[in-house]
Amino acid sequence: MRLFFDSRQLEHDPSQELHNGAWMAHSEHPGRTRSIVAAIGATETPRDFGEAPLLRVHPSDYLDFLKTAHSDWQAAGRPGNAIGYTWPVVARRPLNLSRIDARLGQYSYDAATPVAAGTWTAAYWGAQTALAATEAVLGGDRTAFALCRPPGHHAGADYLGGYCYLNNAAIAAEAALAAGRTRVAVLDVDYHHGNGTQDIFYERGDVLFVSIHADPSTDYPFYWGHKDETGEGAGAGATLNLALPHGTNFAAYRPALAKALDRIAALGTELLIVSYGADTFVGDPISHFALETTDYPLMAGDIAALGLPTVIVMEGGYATGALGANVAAFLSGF
Ligand code: Q9C
Ligand code: ZN
Repeated sequence: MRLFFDSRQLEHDPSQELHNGAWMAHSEHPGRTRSIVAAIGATETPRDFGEAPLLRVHPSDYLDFLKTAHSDWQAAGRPGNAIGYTWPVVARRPLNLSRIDARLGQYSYDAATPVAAGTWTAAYWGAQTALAATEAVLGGDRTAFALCRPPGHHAGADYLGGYCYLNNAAIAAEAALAAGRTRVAVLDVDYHHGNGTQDIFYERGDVLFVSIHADPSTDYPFYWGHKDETGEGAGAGATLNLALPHGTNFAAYRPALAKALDRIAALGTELLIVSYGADTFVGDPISHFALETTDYPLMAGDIAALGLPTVIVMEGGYATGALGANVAAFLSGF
């Protein structure tokens, strides 16, 4: 399997996040990626596909915001990383204000996702990494792995959040559609619901979104991922949310996975994108499932049994010591 990674992704290094009311060291740090690279071995650097594939998902005003948020923050005399503290209430009239604090509120939904000096560069090369893996699969490879960082599945078309800035899985899905595929599915197996990916495709019938995640009644991101969210308009029935309780082990996870895979097979999927988060691991410091390293090859094997061309995109996973082994275990199942 070809493995893609760009070391410019390490340039994103936010210093802290607001976690349960206190400033903590940021969970989504460059060491995560180093752990994975050490475990999976040699990777290929992606070529540069430019901004056009990003613009299939994200509007240019959002990309402009991401590029300048940190320098605007510094120009306002602020220390450290750019972070919002005021958000527009849902359905309040949209305003385009220039003040950095208002722009952070407009283009984000949480206080866990700072914009640091290297954020744009890292997110840009993360997206290129996803595009390179997609190109390999479109070219006939059965599977390819994109070691993306920062992760992407919480980022919507025009908002950041959940440690995510550009939605790598959605960018990969749009690239597959642009290359002529007509039925694409995203299977999201990160611990957290992939609200950004769901939002992007919610009213679309050409991209199925299926997610297995911690019940949003108890877990981040709270406002998305409930089972009555099934898509709207042309996308009615093309979103499937399978929420599981704290303590879920692989024996309890596997039937949900079977349900997810049945739906993907039933809808005539031509290309599969897996948003893979290793934060379902029992030792994850911010999550509450109980999967073991030895479960990941089985999980991957179930997915591989679909027999679909598959792009694997890295999302979360914060038990840095075990992260590389968990990712290598997952990839081995393909
Ligand atoms: N007090 C991903 O796994 N912060 N993002 C939770 C809990 C947000 C996780 C704070 C977690 C986002 C890609
Ligand atoms: Zn996660």
